[in-house]
Amino acid sequence: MTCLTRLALLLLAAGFLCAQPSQPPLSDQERLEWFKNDKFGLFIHWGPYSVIGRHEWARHRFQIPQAEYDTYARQFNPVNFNAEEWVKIAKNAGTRYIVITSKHHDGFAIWRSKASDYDMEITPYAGDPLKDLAAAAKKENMRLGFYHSIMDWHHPLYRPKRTWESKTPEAGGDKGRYVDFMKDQIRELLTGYGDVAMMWFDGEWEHTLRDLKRDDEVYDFIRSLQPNTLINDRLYERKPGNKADFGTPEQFVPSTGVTDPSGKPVLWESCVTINTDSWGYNKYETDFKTDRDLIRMLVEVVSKGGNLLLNVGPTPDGRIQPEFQTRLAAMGRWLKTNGEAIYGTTASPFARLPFFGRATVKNNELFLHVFGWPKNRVLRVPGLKNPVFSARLLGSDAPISFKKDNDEVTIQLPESAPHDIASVIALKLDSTPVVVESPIRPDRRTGILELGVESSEIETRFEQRAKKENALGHVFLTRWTRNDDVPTWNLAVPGAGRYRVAISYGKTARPNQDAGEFTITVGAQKLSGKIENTGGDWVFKSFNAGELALTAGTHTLKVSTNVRGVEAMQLEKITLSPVR
Ligand code: FHN
Repeated sequence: MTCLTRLALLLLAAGFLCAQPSQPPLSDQERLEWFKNDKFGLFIHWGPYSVIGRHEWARHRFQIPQAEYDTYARQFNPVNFNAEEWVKIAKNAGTRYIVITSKHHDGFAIWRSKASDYDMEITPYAGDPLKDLAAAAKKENMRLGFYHSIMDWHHPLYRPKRTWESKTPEAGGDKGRYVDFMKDQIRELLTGYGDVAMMWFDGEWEHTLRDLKRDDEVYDFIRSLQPNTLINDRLYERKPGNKADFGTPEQFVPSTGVTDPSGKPVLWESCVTINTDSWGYNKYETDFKTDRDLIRMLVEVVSKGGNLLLNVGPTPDGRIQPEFQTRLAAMGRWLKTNGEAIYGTTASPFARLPFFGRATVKNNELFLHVFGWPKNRVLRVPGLKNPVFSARLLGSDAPISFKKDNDEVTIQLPESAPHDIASVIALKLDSTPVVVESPIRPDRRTGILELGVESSEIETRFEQRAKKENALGHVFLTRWTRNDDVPTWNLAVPGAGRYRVAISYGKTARPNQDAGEFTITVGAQKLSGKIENTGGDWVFKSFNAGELALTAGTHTLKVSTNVRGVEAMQLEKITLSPVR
């Protein structure tokens, strides 16, 4: 055997070994375990669009011709990139995994790709950012996954082209050969960058893989290279019911978790930006979610059985801007004290709670995350069948006491909350919580039904804006600038009857602006009214909205408005008083 043949065989063997999965295949249950436990990941969008600094869709939004965009790609030179620093920021934030854009829609590979000439090799940067990040993540036991766009605005074979750059966007190209290319790049990522925690596909809405019937082929291909790598639903479509590992609601928190078409809860992960809606670096974004928003969003997501993938868009030279770092660090500090009520927990057993907060469960402990510390220092938890053995406050030695009457626990709280954003009470039970579902019922004495925002869920479709807030003893819906966001209550009345409906809100009228209308809907009944100026956003006033006739049993009540772009109102509550 000649030396050349021997060398060829050696190289072949090395290549074969490289392609071997790094771990033996786990069962589905074992493979998904870490995702169910880790709850919180860091999303990173980074590439030539960061050089432009105006959102990752800059090439499309500003119709930048390919040749001009390539000048930005050639300038991509992250001289201040420090992979270990990024992993430290992620770890200090309490995130347990990182997902970074290997290739976004612009088609640029932020690694040294042999399959493409549109990669880091055309930049002045001598390194391979993904190699460095994989090494730094491994060192810190931080899982690393890759976001990979199916849609590709650069590759000559991808179709459709952008309509602003081609009069015949579907003409030419070769989608089949493009998918072969995409598989070549996936192979590079799955054989050269260590254990890949997940492949996070995106840009699926032009249905390249579905139309070619090659989505399952790519799924199997990934499994053949790394059998334990998780795969998100966007390899198929952005909705449950396919064989992907988890769903990906974007920029919103599903009102009651995510279920498949049969109603079975499925794994899901909300991906969210810290700013308003730029995933890639945008130097013009000045509106950032607060620590408060982000900690409460994490609690809400986990209380509904999901994960939160929170995004940063680093600067072109490789820095994570301070507005992101300070918020991530605040989340990490909260998690240092309260992480046991987040990591490894399962969803709240309650469809809703009578206080402003959320619940999570782990083993025999029920964690109550209290956002609005009750002024009377009493917290009621109705509908809990289990005996309660003990109660403790996370992060505080302050004594708390409790008593249980039938299915209701009443907890006596200390004067001040351990954390003004969310304080956690852990109730030790005899086993996992057993609860009696309790829609909101009329007060036994007065017959009045009070629907406070704290016990609503916000139904939305995409890019939720409305969020619950508390101040001055009020809990209200704020940032309600999109009428896709609809606060919703489930209630029950023991007998048929008529109810006078009042709506309470704060509203600062703006000059020359029609304040719009609200509509309260229960089944086919609708009550509408003009939104009035109350003299201030936090000046809450009650307005009569009309009457409803309710049959005995459960009902869903929704409040919507016809307002978009400005805050409709600071909605506080809906009150139904029986008409004698
Ligand atoms: O178009 C992308 C967008 O740029 C960003 O990557 C988000 C993050 O999930 N996904 C797509 C929009 O749904």
